[in-house]
Amino acid sequence: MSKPIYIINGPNLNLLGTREPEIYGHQTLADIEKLCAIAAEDLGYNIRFFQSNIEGELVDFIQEAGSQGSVIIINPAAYTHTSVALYDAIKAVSIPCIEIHLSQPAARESFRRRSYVAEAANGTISGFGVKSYLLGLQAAIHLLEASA
Ligand code: CA2
Repeated sequence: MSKPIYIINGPNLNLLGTREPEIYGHQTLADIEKLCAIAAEDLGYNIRFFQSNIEGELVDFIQEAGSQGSVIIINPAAYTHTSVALYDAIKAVSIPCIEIHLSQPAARESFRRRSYVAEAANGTISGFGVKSYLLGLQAAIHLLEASA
């Protein structure tokens, strides 16, 4: 089987399903992981799924993906809007990267309008709730198959 698709989640996403359901929905991150694993398997791929509240650990996951993964799907959460370290890490790997968000940051507070990650990613999917993850998976597989 090909190298796994890395799905990387940033700070506070471990709280999904417990708070602010009006913004982020009712499903937990474990629910999302299961949905992604099933969808990937149906399409003949496997995933590795990570979450951390620590910026440096997210950098480590991106670096690991660069050597052991085929493509990165990342919801960088609040680090989207602040992190030059994530921008640099994504730029430093030679595999594609898709940025995803549950909500639509551009329609929220003005500080969410800037994404450092978008400046390093191949594309962004946002605003579709949990479906953003599944659309991200489709986009990732599209990139893999287009470059095969
Ligand atoms: O919409 C998204 O996926 C975000 O990446 C979520 C981030 C936010 O900072 C980005 O602007 C957009 C926040 C994740 C916080 O997750 C929580 C989950 C449940 C309860 C509280 C926070």
